[in-house]
Amino acid sequence: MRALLILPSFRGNHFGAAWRKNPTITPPLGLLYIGGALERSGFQVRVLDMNVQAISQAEFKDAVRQSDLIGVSVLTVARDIAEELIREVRTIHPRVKVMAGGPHLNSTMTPLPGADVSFVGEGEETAGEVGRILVEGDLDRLRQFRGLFYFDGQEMVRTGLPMVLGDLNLSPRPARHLVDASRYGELIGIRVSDRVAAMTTSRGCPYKCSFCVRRGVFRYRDRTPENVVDEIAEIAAAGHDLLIFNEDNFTVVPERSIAVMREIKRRGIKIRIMMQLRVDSVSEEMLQAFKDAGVWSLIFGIESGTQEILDFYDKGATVEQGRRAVLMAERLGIFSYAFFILGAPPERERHFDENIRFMTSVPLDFVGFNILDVQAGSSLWAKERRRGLIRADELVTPTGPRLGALPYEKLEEQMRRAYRAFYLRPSHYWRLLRKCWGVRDFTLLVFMARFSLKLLRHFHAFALAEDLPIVRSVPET
Ligand code: B12
Ligand code: SF4
Repeated sequence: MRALLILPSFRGNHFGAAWRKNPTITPPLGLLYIGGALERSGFQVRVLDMNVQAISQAEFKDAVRQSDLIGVSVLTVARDIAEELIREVRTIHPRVKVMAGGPHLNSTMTPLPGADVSFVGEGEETAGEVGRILVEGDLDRLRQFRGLFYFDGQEMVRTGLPMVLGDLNLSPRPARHLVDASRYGELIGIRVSDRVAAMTTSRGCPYKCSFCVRRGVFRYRDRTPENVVDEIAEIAAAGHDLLIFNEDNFTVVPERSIAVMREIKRRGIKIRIMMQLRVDSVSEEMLQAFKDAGVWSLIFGIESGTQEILDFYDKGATVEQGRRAVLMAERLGIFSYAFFILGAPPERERHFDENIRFMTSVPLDFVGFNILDVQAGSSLWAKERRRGLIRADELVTPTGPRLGALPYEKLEEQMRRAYRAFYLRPSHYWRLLRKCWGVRDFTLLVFMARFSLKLLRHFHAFALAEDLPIVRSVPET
């Protein structure tokens, strides 16, 4: 049996000359877990990440024709693209079975039109068997699995609650061999690693940020430090030079995150580590342990430089905590990157001014801005829906006057203004240079040089959206 697992590009299904790479930092970890599950159930698996792999229409048709099962991982922004892809797959190979899963299904708990089976939840334990049964055609046996939607010939069957893993320590490893790690490792379009690996040490998040679709979807669970570091040791031994924690929130239990870092140090594992963090979770002790273990860069979800907007988002953190976290990272020579979201409905000129004042008053190394998209599954979406401002089928609603926010063009203007204000400061580059020199981290020096050139090239038009991380409303953790 053969399976083809696809991560559609959120820019659309383009093949051959029309294809465009989407610089991506990590391999698609979810699909690698599913790939592992399918391999254990007897499938030969191929992964096609349409963000990084160019493929011609003919090659795509061949790959589909050779498959018994197609698995598609779906993000809400790419839902229509995934549906279109499935329609195309059906015309190429009408008998092929299609299974869909991924963040969109998990945050909306709805089936994907066109798929034979829609899988809600975490797939590493059961998706392999679900795939095998689907291909074998004995659909009645699917009733034993949680989190499925499928059509049994007469009606849509829903098998109950999402599939949530119990003890994460028992989870199998993702099938990392299914992708070429060298295709990844690009941050803001600039290569920072030739062999990057991603992993999760925990799942779920107890916080309730209103723009986030992960809140409350899965309860928080974590792996023990020993179990986590066993996987990190394997990753380092396989020659990866950068490790990224792709999880909701690494520091929910601070003692555990510190213990993970101390264990890395105790075992003498050498690997650069990057992760996203909540600013309210850090302490001197924690960041010192991070630094000692090789943490290279922290991505803080600061979101806004004003308390009023942070409170609007139910962020549960303060502007001062953001300042403190950045200063701590600076003292320890850890590179810090911050995300800001623009376009909260109550946000006006003075809030943007405050953002700029904040970001230029702290030693942040890089910043990225996103314009808010209100996504189905977030409490903000539910609130605006209750107020009648969003229709049920508007799964990704751009912020704007309808929701009480400024027009999109104004927000884009503010975003460009903020980029200029942050990056066009000679003092910023001077500080960054000294920091790079201080920590003897020449990767960052090269990164910075390329980044500055990119900025210079783009600044004449201030058209940064192509290369800078306009990651609309993706939270920090
Ligand atoms: C790392 C990351 C990125 C990285 C890398 C993405 C990649 N290549 O994987 C980057 C920075 C590039 C990125 C970009 C974007 N991201 Co992102 N990202 C994440 C993050 C932090 C981790 C993803 C991950 O590896 N998770 C761990 C794995 C194990 O979980 P998983 O992918 O959900 O997979 C499990 C299940 O979903 C299921 N499953 C998954 N696929 C399939 C397929 C089948 C067939 C089956 C049966 C099951 C199944 O089983 C898996 C194992 O348990 C998540 C948040 C999170 N905690 O997941 C956000 C998240 C996935 N991103 C999000 C968004 C919105 C985006 C962007 C659209 C932002 C933007 N506007 O540009 C882009 C889209 C990029 C694209 N190429 O399409 C949202 C998605 C929301 C949604 N409902 O769609 C999330 C959930 C963040 C959030 N809190 O809102 N992202
Ligand atoms: S943004 Fe991060 S901290 Fe907030 S709810 Fe989402 S995952 Fe949790």
